[in-house]
Amino acid sequence: MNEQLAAPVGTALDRFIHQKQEQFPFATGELSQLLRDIALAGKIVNREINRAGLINITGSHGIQNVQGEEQQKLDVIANVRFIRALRNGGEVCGIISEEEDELIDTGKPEGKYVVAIDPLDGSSNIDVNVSIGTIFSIYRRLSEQGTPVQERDVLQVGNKQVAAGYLLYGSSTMLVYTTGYGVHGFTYEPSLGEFFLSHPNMTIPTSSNIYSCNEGNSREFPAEVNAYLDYCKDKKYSARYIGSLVADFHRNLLKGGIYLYPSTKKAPQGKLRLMYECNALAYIVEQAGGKATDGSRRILDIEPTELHERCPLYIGSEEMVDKVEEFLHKEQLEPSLV
Ligand code: P6P
Repeated sequence: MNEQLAAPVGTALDRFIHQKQEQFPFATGELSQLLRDIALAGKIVNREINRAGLINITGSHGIQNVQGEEQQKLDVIANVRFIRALRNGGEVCGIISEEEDELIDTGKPEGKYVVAIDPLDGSSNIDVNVSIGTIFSIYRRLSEQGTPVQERDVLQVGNKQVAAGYLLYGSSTMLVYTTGYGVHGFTYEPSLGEFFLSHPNMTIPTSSNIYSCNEGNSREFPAEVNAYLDYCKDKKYSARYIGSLVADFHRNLLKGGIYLYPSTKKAPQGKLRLMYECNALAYIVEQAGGKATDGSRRILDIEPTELHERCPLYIGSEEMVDKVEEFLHKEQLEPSLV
């Protein structure tokens, strides 16, 4: 088990990052600076979100993204802000974003890292004031430093992530991330413009009575998924589904629970994206003692083939993910015909 990094609640993010870097003798500071760059962009996006209703930046941007989804104005703003922060920081040679069709070359060939990001997940909830989030994964590049970024630098299996995290723009704004030494949550204090450690060494309960699923799609789910959902009802579990992945995930991380986005007839690979949604949350949940699979494979072991590929997602408390896998793999014994 990775040694977990202790620090007193109230430690400022900058100090926490600096202190932890000192514990890695070979750390040269680039990853620390990259985390700071992400936090800065998060502060800026947080400000835009909080005043969106006042400066007419809610609603649709009128263009569809590569996913065929209606881009919201704040999707575009968040995408620009994070790409600009990552490019100007100089630590990143390439970026893939939910809002960009192609791999972005930052023009910084000396950058040691690449980032996969969903700049603003759940953005359809913006206009109704529901929590939304940013999800990011960080990998070390594979190609030689000083050369242009290549697609193989970003198409890496999830277990190669060096860091992953999310920002949750909710009743309070939080930054939650891991670098492989536990999961740490920071709460933003707008009056000081700083994130402070509020949730050191986050761990997810091994079981709970919360399940998160859009059961409006249940007519399209595999029979085994519906059998599991019936099991949850028989156990009198509570259905909690906000329709914003980061918000649903964060609640389940704190209280325990399982989030399910199965394959459907319409979306045989599911809806969520492997590279900038599933991998990051899978790294976090495993570091917090939970599990994440696509129903048969560990998310972090899935070898990606496309930048925007999708996968089914079952993520949360270990015992609950084990249980849904039991249902998914239960031999459907055909009753004897004789
Ligand atoms: P549905 C938002 O578009 C998102 O990617 C996640 O944030 C959310 O959990 C899911 O899709 C909601 O999808 O099909 O239930 O509306």
